[in-house]
Amino acid sequence: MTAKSVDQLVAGLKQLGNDNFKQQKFQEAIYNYSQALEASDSSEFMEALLTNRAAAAMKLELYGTVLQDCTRALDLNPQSYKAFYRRALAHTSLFHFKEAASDFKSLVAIKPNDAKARKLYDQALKEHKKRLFEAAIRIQPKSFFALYDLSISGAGPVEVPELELTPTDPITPEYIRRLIAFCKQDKEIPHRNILQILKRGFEILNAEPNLVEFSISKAELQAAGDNRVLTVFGDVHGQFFDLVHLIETVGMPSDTHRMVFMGDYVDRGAWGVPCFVLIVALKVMCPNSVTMLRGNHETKDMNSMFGLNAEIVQRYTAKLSEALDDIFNRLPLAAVADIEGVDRTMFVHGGLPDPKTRLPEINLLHRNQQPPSSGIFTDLLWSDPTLAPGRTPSPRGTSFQFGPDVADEFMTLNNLTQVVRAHQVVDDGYKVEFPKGPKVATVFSAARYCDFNTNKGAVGFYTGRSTELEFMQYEAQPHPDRPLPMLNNQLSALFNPRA
Ligand SMILES: [Mn+2]
Repeated sequence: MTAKSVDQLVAGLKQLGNDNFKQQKFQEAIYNYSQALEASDSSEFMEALLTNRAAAAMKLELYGTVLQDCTRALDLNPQSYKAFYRRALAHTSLFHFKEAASDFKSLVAIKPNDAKARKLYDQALKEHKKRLFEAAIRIQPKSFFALYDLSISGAGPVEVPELELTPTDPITPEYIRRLIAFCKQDKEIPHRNILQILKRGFEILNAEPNLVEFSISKAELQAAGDNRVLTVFGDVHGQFFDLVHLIETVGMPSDTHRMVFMGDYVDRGAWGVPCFVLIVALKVMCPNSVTMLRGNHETKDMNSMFGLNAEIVQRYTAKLSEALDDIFNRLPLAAVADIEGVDRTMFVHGGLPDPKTRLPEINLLHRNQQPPSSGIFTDLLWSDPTLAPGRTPSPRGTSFQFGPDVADEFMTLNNLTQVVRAHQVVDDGYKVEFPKGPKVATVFSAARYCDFNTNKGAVGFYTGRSTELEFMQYEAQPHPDRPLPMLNNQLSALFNPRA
């Protein structure tokens, strides 16, 4: 091809990408820009393609990809305003305020009269300094529940008598049905009732190890027959009406029906609080049969950006944030189920850490905190499987992707036959990640995720007769019309996380 026809090809692909971007088809736009980048040999074109691809990746929250593309664009043109701007936004979204401030500063250097860039620089720097200060003075975060006395703080009118729960009342299936019926009317659960449930859950969760282990014996499997012995839920993300539909379909947890919830209860959907409260109520009802794990959304930073804080501000009292932060910090990080003669299965929200990690090391982690920026804790909450071998940088910009070889090494070392994780939306609601390799499955339980995706939801399960993990799909359920509680201005949410 002549240089001119190459340029035409690249320009055509770029235009296709821009058209797709305008129609909000970001995945397609990324594909077009990637093809153009492969064909292009002009640095000017490449810079534009990289910053455009970064803009599309930003929309898909692929902040790791944004960082990479903008850094490449800056290698081609160290004065690229768009590259600095988009990289700064990606750093901000990853809560890397020091790096964000540095990029915003470069913007100010390029355009000294740019008031917006100057303001963003000031905000990022301020947030960075604030976090440094907080890290320096922090000894141990205050525990909301350790100080919380139901008999004092819980005093006041009993607004919803059918949900009233004294510290000695057991939570029964009947109580769960009342709670579900109340929440189905789309009314706010009163603060007092929420805290009555969460306080009980807090004490149970706080006593659990980071790695919860349990077994289901051959005798139990035989007794169960065709009935489920275990149901595992992936991301719920505030989709209360789907969660209730699932529980009504698979039945309540009991001594013979275990449930594992793999985190991401809140954010994105409009009913994060009812979802979390309901699952904690199930945990209190059956502490030994219900396992709750922490997802990457059970964290302050994510809640500031993806909806839970907005939901609380709109519908509950601000104190609830403190209570939720405290109980989120007590959620275990992973579970292992020995299903005799069938599987030794690990459940985790994100995925696997360094494959040389031995399971008991998980119990040495200090979990009563926000996850650090890297390490085992963060990998358990954030990593994703990929077909590429090894541990590779994550397009999310946090943790890694792990290949089948990594899964194989980790599973062999730890004597596991199956890993079940959540964390990624998949079209069928479940996905067998390595059809010819180690058994790693994704389960995602938020159908028609964010009311926007077209995915089905699913749960995984074992019955008494299962020879391996099985899946049940379901379609999104109707729900009241309520806008997602995403804050309109994500940046302002970031710079005022507790507002
Ligand atoms: Mn997640």
